[in-house]
Amino acid sequence: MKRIVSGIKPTGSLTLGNYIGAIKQFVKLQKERKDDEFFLFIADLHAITIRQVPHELRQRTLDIAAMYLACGLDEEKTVLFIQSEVPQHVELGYILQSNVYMGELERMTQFKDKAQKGQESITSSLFTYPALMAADILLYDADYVPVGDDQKQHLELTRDIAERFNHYYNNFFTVPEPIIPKVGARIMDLQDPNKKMSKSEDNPKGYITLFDNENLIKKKIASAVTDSLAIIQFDPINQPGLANLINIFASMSDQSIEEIVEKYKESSYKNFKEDLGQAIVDVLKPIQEKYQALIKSDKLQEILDKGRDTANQYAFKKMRKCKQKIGLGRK
Ligand code: AQP
Repeated sequence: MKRIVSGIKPTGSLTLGNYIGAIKQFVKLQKERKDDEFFLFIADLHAITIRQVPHELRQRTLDIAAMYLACGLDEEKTVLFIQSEVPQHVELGYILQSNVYMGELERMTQFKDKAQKGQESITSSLFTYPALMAADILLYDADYVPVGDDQKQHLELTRDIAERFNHYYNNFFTVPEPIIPKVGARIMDLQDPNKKMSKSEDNPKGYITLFDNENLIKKKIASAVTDSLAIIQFDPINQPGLANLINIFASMSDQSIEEIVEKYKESSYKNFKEDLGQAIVDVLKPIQEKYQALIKSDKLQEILDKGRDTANQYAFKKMRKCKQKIGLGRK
């Protein structure tokens, strides 16, 4: 039996990028890997690396939990919990900060991208974010971590930290492997296909959220940036906007990129975009209905209580052993 751990930050409404790169994958893995254990947490501690409005943060945390369940997460097989409700994440995060070097953190491209917005607004926790992320994973001895392409570098660092710790303290953590989807690992912004689709992006035309209604989804796809070549082919270098839309189409309709290109090679961009908009609506509509039923239910709270208690049991034991290993406390 293997353990699979994944998290998602409540920094904005979930986007199609989060759905394709993370949620869909997680749900698929659960169906394929019947004997494995799944831990999924809402990473609210990671969210506060950037200033958040308290009531919005709390609401989004619940929204994401409900959305995951609406997307088909198997509640029986998942330990679903909120990161800040398991204090050992912070405790181990601090210990791992003492096992990662400034130079390693400085090389993280996500930090560099976010830091571009100005040093004054950069918190120190944004800088040490990868140590907390490593703690999220190592605390549960994850074997696999499903991530989009953007998190590959952080996961590499988690592996380095685990190996370093294991070397010094004699094999203590499981060194996790990433699972990266073949299609949809990096969904790009609809208005600027050179940057990834992000939920904290300022321009809402650049992303589709899982809460957008039919009209808005179709409008955003219709106004997505393409090119003037007017040929439907998969060419990410010369037609990055179109390639991104083909990627989204393939993932949302469970077809390969080749199948989509074959089907639309004679079509206009307009027809292609209309069908893509409809394909997204067809997937998101039933999810949104399930979400509405769940968000105010007692069931959601019960699932999160149970998840917190189970995660706490694992985390407590692992941290006790960890402190013993490194000589903290009296015994
Ligand atoms: N554009 C994307 N394409 C594919 N996968 C993506 N993921 C995020 N964006 C894309 C995957 O979603 C999971 C959860 O990500 P996260 O919320 O923890 O952090 P993130 O990667 O920083 O996501 P965002 O939307 O870009 O958040 P902000 O704007 O707050 O930084 C991860 O597995 C990620 O790979």
